[in-house]
Amino acid sequence: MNPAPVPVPPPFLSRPQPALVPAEPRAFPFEPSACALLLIDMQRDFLEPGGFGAALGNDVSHLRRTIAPCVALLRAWRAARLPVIHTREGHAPDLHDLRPAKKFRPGSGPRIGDPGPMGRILVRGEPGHDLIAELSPHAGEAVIDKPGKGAFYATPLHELLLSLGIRQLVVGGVTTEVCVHTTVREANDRGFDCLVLSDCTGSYFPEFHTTALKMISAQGGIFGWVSSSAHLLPALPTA
Ligand code: TIU
Repeated sequence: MNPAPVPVPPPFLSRPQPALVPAEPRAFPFEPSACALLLIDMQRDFLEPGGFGAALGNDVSHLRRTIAPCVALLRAWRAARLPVIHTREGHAPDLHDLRPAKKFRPGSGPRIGDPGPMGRILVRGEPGHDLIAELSPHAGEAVIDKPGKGAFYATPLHELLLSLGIRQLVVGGVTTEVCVHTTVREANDRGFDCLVLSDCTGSYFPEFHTTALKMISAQGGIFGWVSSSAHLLPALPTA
């Protein structure tokens, strides 16, 4: 038997007039009063030249191009006094929350919990697990620690969104085809509309980034909408 369904966000009682943000596959009906900014895993180990991602041989410049647009968007979002939620991928120091399916990969490369260039890899409290300084959370902004790729698995994110009256998510972060995609797919199943920003998301593999975004907006927007910060910024209310 299936478990009881999770609660879904309630419909608007009186629906405000949405701002239409140019997007694929069609304009996104942006409702600022019901929208949060979700920044996924903008962590030092993924983005910094001396981090774990770089140590694996990845070109972090493909991720670092997201920093400036994320900073500009975050500044405007804060000025509009809308909710901001950051996520961090990582595990407890004793790794009790690291499933074998995630831990074990073929090959002899470093694994989660091993010593890395910025402390133990993807372990909470280690320097590499920190969010990059440019996007440090402000007081009052939620930081969701997640042991999985998706931001809903084993976290209070769904309950937090419901408590804030959120129905829509504007999504930035890394990497597009991994943690961003997993989160957006699940958000869609849970009843949240997602607008994914192409310049605020990135992958070590540019072709994956491009394809992952197409997969979101294909088939009439099967997982959500895709746009850019340049299209969204003019629609943000000024406080
Ligand atoms: N945050 C996130 O996407 N975690 C990853 O491990 N991504 C990779 O692309 N490996």
